[in-house]
Amino acid sequence: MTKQSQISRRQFVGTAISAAAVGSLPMQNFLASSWGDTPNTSNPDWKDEGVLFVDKSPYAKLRNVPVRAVTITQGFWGARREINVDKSIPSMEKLLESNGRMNNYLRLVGKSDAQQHGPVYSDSDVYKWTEAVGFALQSGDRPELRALTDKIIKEVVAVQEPSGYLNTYYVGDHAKERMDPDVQRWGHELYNLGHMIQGAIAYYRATGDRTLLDAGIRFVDGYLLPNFGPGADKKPIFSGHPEIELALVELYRTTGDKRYLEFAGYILQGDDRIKVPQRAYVYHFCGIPFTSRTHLEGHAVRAMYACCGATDYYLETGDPSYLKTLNVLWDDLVSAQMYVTGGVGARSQGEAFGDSYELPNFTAYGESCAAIGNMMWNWRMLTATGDAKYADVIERALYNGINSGMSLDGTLYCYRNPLAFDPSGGDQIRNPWYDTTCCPPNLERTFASLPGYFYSTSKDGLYLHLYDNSQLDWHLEDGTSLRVVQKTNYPWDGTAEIAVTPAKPTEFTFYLRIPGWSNGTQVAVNGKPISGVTPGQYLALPRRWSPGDEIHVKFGMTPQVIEANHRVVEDYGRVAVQRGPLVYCLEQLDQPEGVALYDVSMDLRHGPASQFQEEFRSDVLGGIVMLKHMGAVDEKSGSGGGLYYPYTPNTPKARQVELRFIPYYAWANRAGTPMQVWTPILRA
Ligand code: FUB
Ligand code: ZN
Repeated sequence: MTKQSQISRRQFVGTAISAAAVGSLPMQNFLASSWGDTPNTSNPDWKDEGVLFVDKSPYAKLRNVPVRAVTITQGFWGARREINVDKSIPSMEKLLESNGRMNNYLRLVGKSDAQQHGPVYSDSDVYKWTEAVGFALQSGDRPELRALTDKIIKEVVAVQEPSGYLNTYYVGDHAKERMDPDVQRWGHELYNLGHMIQGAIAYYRATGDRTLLDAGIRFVDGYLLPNFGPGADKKPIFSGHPEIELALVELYRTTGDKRYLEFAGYILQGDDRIKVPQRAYVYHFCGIPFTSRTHLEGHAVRAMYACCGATDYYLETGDPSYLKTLNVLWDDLVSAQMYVTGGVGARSQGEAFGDSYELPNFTAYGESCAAIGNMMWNWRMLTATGDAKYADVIERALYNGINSGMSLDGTLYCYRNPLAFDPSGGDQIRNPWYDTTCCPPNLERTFASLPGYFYSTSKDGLYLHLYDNSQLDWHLEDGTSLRVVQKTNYPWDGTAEIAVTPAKPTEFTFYLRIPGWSNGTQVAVNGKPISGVTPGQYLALPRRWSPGDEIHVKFGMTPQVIEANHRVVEDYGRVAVQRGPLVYCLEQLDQPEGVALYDVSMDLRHGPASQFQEEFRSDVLGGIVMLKHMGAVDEKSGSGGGLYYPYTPNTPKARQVELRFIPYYAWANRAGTPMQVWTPILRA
């Protein structure tokens, strides 16, 4: 029996009620006294809290470092992050305004006569944007952005009802539908609240300003906990779009109020008083005990966020049944459900996971939000275990299936991230705005939070997870100040110089991530080669580190040719190309004139690895390493041939042609053109 199931509904009610009872009476006074002004109860350590604040989480092997502790300087992510904060975040705010998302709030206080705009989850877009700003401000103040966000937060909080309820859709005629079981399935009230809490926490960790955070707490304390949850006097709860779970656990970490953790646990357990069809448990990824899950299924973002919430719950409770289930689901992810880009969600219908090995390319869904959810989940698993296999998935998703989601100029976004594309179908793959605009601000908050993913601390040292030009200014868990400077041209080049500078000579272990894709990696400390380098593991470097110590890393960056499990029928007879962490693709417009993508194959008869020429092209797509490969074109089997024709064991008519590969993340940044990640192999 699991720890969670050992907590009976009665016991849970007891705990929740006693805490809520204490909270519910003063709540009225609290609302009355604090309405309109911000209680000054700031935790002095708010600046030191990372993407997750797990310093006190008993089952976290690693601690997060604050976003502000890492400065990403010029380089791959530096450029992306600069565009994110200079262009994407400001332009998204304008779009939120011009698409009526802020008027949704203003109209409720008589400052706008516009109609309600957008789907039921529109508030969440404002909160995700606020979270992006919160993370951006954690990297340094931007007075204009701060002032704008303060104003927006005031506008949001102004519509909070005395009960604590805050939602711009379920008002007026819709107010009677609030938290109705059917609305819990589709209405996204808890999803909106979850994003509000996450946005509020990031903003609080940036500024110490609790305005939005206190509004979130009022919602939970005043409306949610007193009315929903176990017990005959409470209404049942169903997390129609998981998100509230992880937000509640982070709220617990931020405030220390255990009721939030217990409530998250109750939701993850599933409230059997709400009856839904079997398919709903699949689609919503909630309603039955999380620990009864055996594979990933249903709506991909929902499933990923549920896994995040469940991992957060495990980090606090150590419930072994959660860890067991998380491991089973993770194995399913990497063995049968994840694209080579780190994207997830094979089916457009239901934006869902498919069957095992169902990973179509043209029709791949691979929603940006789902890839982000994948990264967030793996970050939590990494935090729990310190196992490098999770960092490998983070890197894969981040550099590929997430990074593809935002255009290079930071103003257009992919909702879907397919692995093959043909614009002749009329699909506009990148857009500035979607009526369901979940992905754009999700990408913005991810890029803004990126410094927080570079390092972790552990009891015995420091973990380096991601490579790029950067500087860490933080401390070991024993309090010793530490600076780590990375100098590199990663991912274009596999070399990194890492200067390790503790305040004083100190004994600790530096855990250096050796990516799973790397081969022939060489590591040296102060010029002395280190043995035992194993791809897919952290290389433990225990020593008495002193100022001036330097780690030199050299990853083999030879392009790799990847095959998929043969049960992935779409990829059978095809290969993908990867160099370092980057998955590559072919875009039609880079290929010689007259060569159609459908007709090309790769010629690997002389061994895969030596088949590429690498060229850094500063003039293409913001600067990329382009890969050239002497492949073949055979019109008979592609666009020039019939639908069916007699089989021949080789392709005699094929003529040589130079194929040019670009990194997948950079696709669809020029004229609309066919694209593919998986390319057929020339038959011998
Ligand atoms: O339902 C809210 C968001 O909209 C989901 O996470 C996305 O998949 C999109 O459907
Ligand atoms: Zn999305």
